[in-house]
Amino acid sequence: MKHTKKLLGIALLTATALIPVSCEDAVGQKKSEEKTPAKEVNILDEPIKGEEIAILTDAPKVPPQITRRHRTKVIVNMEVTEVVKKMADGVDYTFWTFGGSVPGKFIRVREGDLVEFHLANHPDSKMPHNIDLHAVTGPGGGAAASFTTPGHESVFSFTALNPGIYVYHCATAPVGMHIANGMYGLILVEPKEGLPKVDKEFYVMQGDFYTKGKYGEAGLQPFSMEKAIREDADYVVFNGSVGALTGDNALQAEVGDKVRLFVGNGGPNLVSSFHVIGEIFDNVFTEGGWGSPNKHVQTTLVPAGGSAVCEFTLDTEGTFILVDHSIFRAFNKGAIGMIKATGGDAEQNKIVYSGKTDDRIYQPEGGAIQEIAQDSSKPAPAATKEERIARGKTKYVAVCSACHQANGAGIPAAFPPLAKSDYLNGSKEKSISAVVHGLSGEVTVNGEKYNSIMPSLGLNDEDVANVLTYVYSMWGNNGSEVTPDEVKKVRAMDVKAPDGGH
Ligand code: HEC
Ligand SMILES: [Cu+2]
Repeated sequence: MKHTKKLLGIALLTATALIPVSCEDAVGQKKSEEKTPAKEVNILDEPIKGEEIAILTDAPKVPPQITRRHRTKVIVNMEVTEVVKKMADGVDYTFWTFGGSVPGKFIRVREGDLVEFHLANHPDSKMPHNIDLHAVTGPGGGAAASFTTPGHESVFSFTALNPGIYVYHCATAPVGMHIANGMYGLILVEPKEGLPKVDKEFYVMQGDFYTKGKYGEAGLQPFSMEKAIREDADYVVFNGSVGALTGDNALQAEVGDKVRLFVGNGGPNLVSSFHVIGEIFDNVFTEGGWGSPNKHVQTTLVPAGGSAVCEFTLDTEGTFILVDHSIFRAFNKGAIGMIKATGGDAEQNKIVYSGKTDDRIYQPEGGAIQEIAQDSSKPAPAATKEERIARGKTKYVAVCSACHQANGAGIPAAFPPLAKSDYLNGSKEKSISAVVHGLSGEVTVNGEKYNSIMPSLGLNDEDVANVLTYVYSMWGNNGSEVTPDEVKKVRAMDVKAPDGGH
């Protein structure tokens, strides 16, 4: 535990640290004669005392409960990294992470705390990233303030005004892709009076993943934008991979333990029907708010970009299975976890539940997903250049503008401009190749160097021709027309554009 404490030069304040808020009057900090009992205390009127560095944990661990009863400044140091890790046995995936794993590090602060957020983006990252914390009151939840290119760090701060358990996620374009690659986690804002003590707290977060290959197809699997848009998940998992909470990785507890699960759902698409087989939640704080809990709940909905807190006591021994009760996700896509309860009084255990227990039936069954062939009908190809430009505009807005911006200006140090781009205007072939095959490695556009990744976008020849003809017709570019035949030729070469844009 690393604590730094500054006393702000007022020694008296320490003496009041454990005394309720209203006593600040005694110190002469505030003068208000009001005796109205219903008066709401504005948390911002309470003094901030000292500062500390937040303890961050990887799932399923949760930082210790907060015993402090005053506001403080909390410094959060978080680093984004892009790492290859296991998705399932034999299957790897390049995860984009807040702190090295999926879900991102758990952050725990107290209502009223001033959070100074330091978001670093590792120098080896290919992409810029940022963070939008749902616990933030302020435009974008921090997203614009924290936009960070590889090798840089951004700092912003906010006051945690509302208690609750909140999702945070990356909100850099294309937002869906960053979330789909694992960029989400939870931040807990404890109510100022604290949370009741429990025996075990765990951090469980669901996410859906979209891979080029089917469930279980071996190797390093690339992200599939197409499947993500169709919301056709190959993997639905707890804590970032199939098996992250099963077998040896099962959550461990003892009979009699009061358990509190902080359950988050990063999505990007699917809503979770969260359920623990063989348990009934004593309390559910729905949607992550600290209102009065629902009692005796079987299954609770956890929205994408939302959360819930589930509390229960383990009344007997055995293995309790966490699932998304949209059940094919559990047995065929990975959404299974386990809590193992051991110990307790043998007689008592039997009274609560007597019978044979066997968790073999709960093994994942894999994904024999059937392919249904579909005929797609294509519109007739564009007949004129004007038609090409009109259709290309629609594609541009839908596909390219997220990164290159609606006006083609790009974003400095992240997405190169298409407006008056010497790279674009210098070579049709290279531009076609960028759109067809994607582009990575260092390129120079109008004298500025970019070293990032443009994903291959899965557009057909006609769409590529249209979108590029549109781009060439705009923003002072040279007005070239690109035809589907030209695209076809470049596609057939099946090689990336040569590195370097000069
Ligand atoms: C996910 C973000 C993203 C999307 C979507 C995207 N690009 Fe790019 N694009 C990039 C990045 C990043 C680079 C630079 C790649 C590098 O550094 O190697 C780039 C480079 C380019 C270049 C060459 C450099 C230049 O500025 O002239 C062209 C041309 C281009 N993109 C066109 C397009 C078109 C057309 C679309 C839509 C069909 C599109 N891009 C969609 C991120 C994107
Ligand atoms: Cu990101």
